[in-house]
Amino acid sequence: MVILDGKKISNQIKDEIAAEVKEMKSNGEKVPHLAAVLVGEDGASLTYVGSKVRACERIGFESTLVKLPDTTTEDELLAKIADLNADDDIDGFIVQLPLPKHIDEQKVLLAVDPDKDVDGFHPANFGKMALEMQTFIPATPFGIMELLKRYEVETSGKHAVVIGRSHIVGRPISILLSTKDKVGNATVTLTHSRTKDLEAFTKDADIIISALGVPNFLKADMVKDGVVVVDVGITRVPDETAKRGYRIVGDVDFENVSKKASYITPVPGGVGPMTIAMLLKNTLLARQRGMAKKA
Ligand code: BQF
Repeated sequence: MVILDGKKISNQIKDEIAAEVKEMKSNGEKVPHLAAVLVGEDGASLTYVGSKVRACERIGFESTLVKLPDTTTEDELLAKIADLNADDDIDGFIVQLPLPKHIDEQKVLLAVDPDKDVDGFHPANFGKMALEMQTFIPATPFGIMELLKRYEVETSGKHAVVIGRSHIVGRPISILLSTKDKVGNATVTLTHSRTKDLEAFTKDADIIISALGVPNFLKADMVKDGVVVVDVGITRVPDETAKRGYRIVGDVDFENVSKKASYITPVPGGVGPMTIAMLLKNTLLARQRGMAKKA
């Protein structure tokens, strides 16, 4: 059994990006600049944007955190997005999800300039991804693909079973695994809450991507020997003994499933850190593509 070490690979990717930033600097070029918009004070969201800003600092990107109160109106947020779209200094930006309930997420995602949409959530970018055109691939599925690539996990002709059809993970990873790419060419089953007899699918799967958000959902008796397991679950459960008062738990019963798996991601330290690294990768790409447009 091989651990798909997202912590380690994400650090490699960050080092590679840092080297490119150094190169850009020595050529007198502007370094990539990522902005993040956070509306409200949701604890997990604060942690996530904090990680993103710190990662920017570590690799030499410029970063801007735009913190707005949870009383921000939809129009005020849309105005902020228009500012960021127009700001030539900003190469890419994200609006941290989830948004407060009084704000229409679809309207917000549509307002982001697709050329600065480093989360890849704009419908134009999602469509390009499905059509295998140049775009920004959403960071979590991009991170999963990169992890499989760097460990040389064979996907061609394999049966990949995705659990969960979210717009951010399940739906895009199901598309990417089926593309005619090096990491791709899988036969994909996208399962969800209305799937009948999920176990019949997971037992047949060569690769399982679980993006459900139910702790310890995937048990050893639901998988076959040699399965590749990617755990995208990150549920916070209270834990008195932990520094922050909680720990994060994946969808997979790691202790038992790992005994049957050929490759498996841990939680934490699997897909999560890859998400951050690929957001940075997309920001670098935004900078490089922006340069190409001006040249
Ligand atoms: C780790 C996210 C749900 C909804 C909105 C490292 C992250 C998580 C875990 C992280 C996530 C999840 C992010 C670990 C960003 C991934 O070591 O296991 C990093 O920061 N993530 C987000 O920005 O928005 C979310 C999940």
